[in-house]
Amino acid sequence: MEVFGKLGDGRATIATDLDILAPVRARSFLAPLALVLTLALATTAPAAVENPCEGSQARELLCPNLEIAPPSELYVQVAGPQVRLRATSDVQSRGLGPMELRGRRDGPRSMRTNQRIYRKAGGHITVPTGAKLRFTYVGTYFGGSYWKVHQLATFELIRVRPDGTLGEVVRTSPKLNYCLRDLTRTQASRRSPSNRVYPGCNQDPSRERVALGTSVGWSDIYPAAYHQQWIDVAGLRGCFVYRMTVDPGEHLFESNENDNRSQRRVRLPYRGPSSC
Ligand SMILES: [Ca+2]
Ligand SMILES: [Ca+2]
Repeated sequence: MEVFGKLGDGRATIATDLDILAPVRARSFLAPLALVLTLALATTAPAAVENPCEGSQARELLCPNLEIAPPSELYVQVAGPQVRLRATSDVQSRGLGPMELRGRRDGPRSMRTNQRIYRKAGGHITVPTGAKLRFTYVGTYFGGSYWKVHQLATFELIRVRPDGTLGEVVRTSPKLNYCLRDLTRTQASRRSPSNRVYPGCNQDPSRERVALGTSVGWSDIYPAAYHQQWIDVAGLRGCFVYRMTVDPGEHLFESNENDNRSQRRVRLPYRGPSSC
């Protein structure tokens, strides 16, 4: 299938639990993109665009759908005055087609994006999105800087009232910029390519264009130890919900915009899994 065409080569490039010791080097998408970027990217700022995956056109499209697994592998790290409750996140691609973004430079460390949505009958449509790519530094341990989707996910801590209902959001994570990539195939199906189509994110700050995405059935996973993968819970006591949301700004077009959250309850101070 066309959607399985490879956009780069090599392994995933962002260190995680699974490939934390893998060598990190700049990816060159230039050659494959010379073939696939025959489509001109929009040159105007994205206006409000109707979601093609929710309109009458949707039945003709292989629309993507992102979900996020419940927070896992939680642990506490004391960092100065902060008590960081860290958690692993798992952004899952679960639609009929991949989530694929094409970035084009619009600033020193910024790109605007178009989303490519494949058609069932072949070919694709291109839709401008409000999502931005940022050239994001994640520390030397995790390989330096990458072109990532700005604020692809947020983590929030929400108080659970004595009656069990949810109260206000009391803490949030730093802004979480993530790649979209194929790290782990977490749900095999006939629509899910068996090999990586989007193996890693570009590390070249001079690039004018990049492509990134996550294939159907694959996940982009960030371990609890990863850059900014935490909420500061210092001073908090009681029962809370640790919630993760993918695409909180609702910039990416999906077949289901209502399944982008997951959560679990935690008791603070955190001393491991407990019911509350
Ligand atoms: Ca979704
Ligand atoms: Ca969305």
